[in-house]
Parts: sequence; C-alpha cells; structure tokens
Amino acid sequence: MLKALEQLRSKALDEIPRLKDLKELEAWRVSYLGRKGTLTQLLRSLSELPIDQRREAGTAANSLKALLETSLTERQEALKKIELERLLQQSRIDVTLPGYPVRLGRLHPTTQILRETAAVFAEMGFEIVEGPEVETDYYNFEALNIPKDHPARDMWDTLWIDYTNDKGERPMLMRTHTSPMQIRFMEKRDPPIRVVMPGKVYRYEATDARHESMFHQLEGLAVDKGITMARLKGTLYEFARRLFGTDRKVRFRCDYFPFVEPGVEMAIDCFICKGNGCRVCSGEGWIEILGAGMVHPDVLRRVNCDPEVYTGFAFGMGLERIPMLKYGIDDIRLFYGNDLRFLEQF
Ligand code: FA5
Repeated sequence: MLKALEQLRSKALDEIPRLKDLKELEAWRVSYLGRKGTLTQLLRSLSELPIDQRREAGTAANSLKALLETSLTERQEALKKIELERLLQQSRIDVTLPGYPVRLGRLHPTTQILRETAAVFAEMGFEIVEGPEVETDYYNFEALNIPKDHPARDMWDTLWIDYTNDKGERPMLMRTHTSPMQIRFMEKRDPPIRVVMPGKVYRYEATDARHESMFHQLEGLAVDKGITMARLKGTLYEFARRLFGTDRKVRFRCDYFPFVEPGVEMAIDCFICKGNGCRVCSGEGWIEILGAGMVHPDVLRRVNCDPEVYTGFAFGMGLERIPMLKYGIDDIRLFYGNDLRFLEQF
C-alpha cells in the first residue's frame, strides 16, 4: 500500500506542472481526487488492510490527499494568473500604431435646409424663434379664426393627444402647422415684428410622394405700420431667388386660410418636368411650397394689436419641398426612411 501511495505521489506531482490550462487541471483532479479517482479508491481500500498496517497507510494516504489538494489549489492560482496575463497581452494597447480615422457624420438634409432657409431670412432682418410641437386647440385653431366645428378644420388632418380635461374636452394636439407660433409670438411682443419660426408639424394623413405625416414648416411673420401685400410678394420672391436661383419660375394664386385675408399660395415650377406635368407634381407642372397672406384683422385684435394702425403678412412653407425642388428628389418619404444611401448624398 505504501509503495502504491509513493508511486501515485510522484506521478501526480510530476504531471501537475505540465498541465496547460484549467481544463487539463480539472481532468487531473478527477483522475486522482474525483469519486472514482485513484487516490479515492486507495483510501476506500484501507478498510481491507490488516489492522496493524491500516494506521500507517491511513496517515500516509490522508497526508497525500492533503498534498494533492494543496498542489491543485496552487496550480489553479498559477494557471489563472497565466490566463489573465494572456488576456491582458491580447488587449494591450499599442500606442505606436496609427489611429483609426474618426468617421464624421453629417447633418440630416432637413436640418441643413432648415438652417439654410432660416439664414436667408436672417439676412433679410428676420429673427428666428422655435415653439412647442404639442399645442392646445386654442393656439392651433381657435386663435387663428378656426372655431370648433368650423369646416376649415377639415383642411388639417389632426392627431389629438389622448387627454381629456375636466370639461370633457380634448384640448391638446400635435400641431398641424407652425401658425400657432404667430399668436404665441404676438402675445409676447409688440410690433415691429420680423420673425421666422421653423419646426416639426404632424398630420394624420396617407403618405405619398409629396405628403408625409411628420414634416417641417417654417412660419414667417412681419407686423408693422404700412406692411402691404407687395412686401409679402417682394420678400418671398427674394427668398426664392436666393435659394433656387434666378431662372426658377414662381407662381402666386389666390388661396383660402381663415387667419389671413387675402390668402395666397406660392408654387415653383416643377424641377423634374420643368412645368410639363409629371408624377411628382401630379401633372400640374407646379409644386406648391407655401401658403401666405395678410394677417387677418381679427387675429391682430385677439393679441391686442390695433389693425387700424398695424398690418402684417404671414407665410408657412413646407421645408422638405425645398430640397425636393433644389436637388430633384422625387419622393418625400426618402427623408425619414433612414436609408444611408440617400442621406449620405447631402
Ligand atoms: C398651412 O399649414 C398654413 N399654416 C400656411 C399658412 C401660414 C398660410 C401663414 C397663411 C399664413 P398648408 O396646409 O397648405 O398650410 O401647408 C403649408 C405647406 O406645407 C404646403 O404648401 C406644403 O409645402 C407643406 N405641406 C403640407 N402638407 C404636407 C405634407 N403632408 N407633407 C409635406 N409637406 C406638406
């Protein structure tokens, strides 16, 4: 028995430094100290020895067990250290390597056009102001001469916020246009006013090549003594010339918006068919980019501005329509489709 223990000892201790990883170490443990391991079996067979040999063999076997267990723990620690070293080595940063170039992003085409458009108006002396996208019925409709149940509400497909007040009304909505900012601005400031107010607007409508349910508008407002329709046309002509160049055609036609009198729409000749009619312009040859007009006297009165003294013009343009006209983009849905092949061209 003692001889067997001695052989086992030298074999086990000889093997242990050659074990390369924790997996091999585990196999070693199982083969000596596991339930069916060699040492475990020897320990079990102690009971079969004659009583005079059992004591000595027992002591030797138990001290060998303790020795193997200590060796196991030591090797385990050593292997863990080696593994850690290897991992550290792998992830070590070589500061002499050339760096990775930083991939620069770019501004979304809508952001670019928003800034470009606002800058054109800033050069003409307009200030730039932003406002809330969640509006109240009052600012989005009522203060703009569109009372409840007025048929003019049909002009704007509206997304209502699911909130009911004490009176059982649903007064909040995603703004359908930037025109509520006219009221908000005039409530705070007296004339003279020259301001543009860009931002997101929302409509519950079916999308097509020219219509999105979320898009951007830029609202313009000028209120002062002696503001006329000629000033409105002059400002918008100048804007179109600066943004699209002198060779583009601009068309004004009468239109109806409850908060202006008279009202107009401005269209630019279609960039694709050059006025002949195509899918993008629905065969019309023109693409409407804005609604405008002279601020209605009732709107001025509502914000305590005397319409006998002051007059004003206002306009609201669809911002996505501008890069569509400028770069010949034939589908508005491309703007928010998150396709980098489209976005990276700007
Ligand atoms: C308005 O929203 C008025 N608030 C404009 C206005 C302002 C009139 C101030 C008078 C005075 P309209 O719904 O027509 O009007 O929208 C204005 C512009 O937004 C349109 O000319 C068009 O360029 C753009 N537009 C309208 N609906 C969409 C849509 N679904 N997707 C993309 N652009 C749109």
